[in-house]
Amino acid sequence: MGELLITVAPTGAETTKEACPQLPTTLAELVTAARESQEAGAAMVHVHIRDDAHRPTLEPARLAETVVALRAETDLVVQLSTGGSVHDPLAERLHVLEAAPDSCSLTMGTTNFGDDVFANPWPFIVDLYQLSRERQVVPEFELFDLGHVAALTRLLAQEGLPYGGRVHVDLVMGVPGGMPGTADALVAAVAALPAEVTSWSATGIGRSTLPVAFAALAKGGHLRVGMEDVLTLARGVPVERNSQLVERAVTLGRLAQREPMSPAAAHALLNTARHQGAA
Ligand code: KMH
Ligand code: ZN
Repeated sequence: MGELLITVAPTGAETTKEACPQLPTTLAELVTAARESQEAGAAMVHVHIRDDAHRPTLEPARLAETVVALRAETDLVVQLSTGGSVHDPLAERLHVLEAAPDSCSLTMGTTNFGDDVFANPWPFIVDLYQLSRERQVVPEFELFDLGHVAALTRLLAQEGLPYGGRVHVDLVMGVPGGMPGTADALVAAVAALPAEVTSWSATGIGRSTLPVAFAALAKGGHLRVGMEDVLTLARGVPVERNSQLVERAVTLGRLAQREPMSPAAAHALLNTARHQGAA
């Protein structure tokens, strides 16, 4: 089945610093989390940033500074979230690409998100996709629902392949409002992926993290882990460092006879601009 790509999503936009003081919200904390995660076996980092009050922000200069710092301190594929928080305006989410990350998330449809709505109208998806190609940023397609799989098929048929020519997907499962974090849902989503998909990972939110990880490994997929998605290692056992979740993913991967992929191999898998020598 080959090597295992482990993506770490250290922060997210939903958990507050007050609720979880160990959440990496400052640049220094984020860089430390990324470095520790790389040492533990991660090859890509999915990044949400916070402002000085630890609130989610898409402030362009701060995003650019973050990309520079992560590139200086790690070899990880640096993926900026274009999803941001449910409150971020679409226009600000398009500006994320100006920070010149290796990769960006690109969610393939609107979804209920707990009590909120995570808006991704079709024209926005197409604009973001075209912009990612212009700016030589490799998109990671975030699929929260089976309908998002169909939307990805539509996008590829309408717009062609992304920058780099690889189609990498992440199944985000168990969000209240999206597809459940179950093996059955994962199998259905993977079976429906368009033929152009070259690699896929999965993550399960909260208590679905382990069932989704086991199902993803059983189906030959890659893993995303991190405090964006889960804050406990077991009932009543809080995550103290993102690298603990990466270490657990490495252990699961080794049981499945899959060694963690290096950052260089992840750059090659996704054919990032840095891999091509274009950045
Ligand atoms: N925070 C969610 C509303 C992404 O990063 O692109 C969106 C999200 C997906 O986390
Ligand atoms: Zn995210």
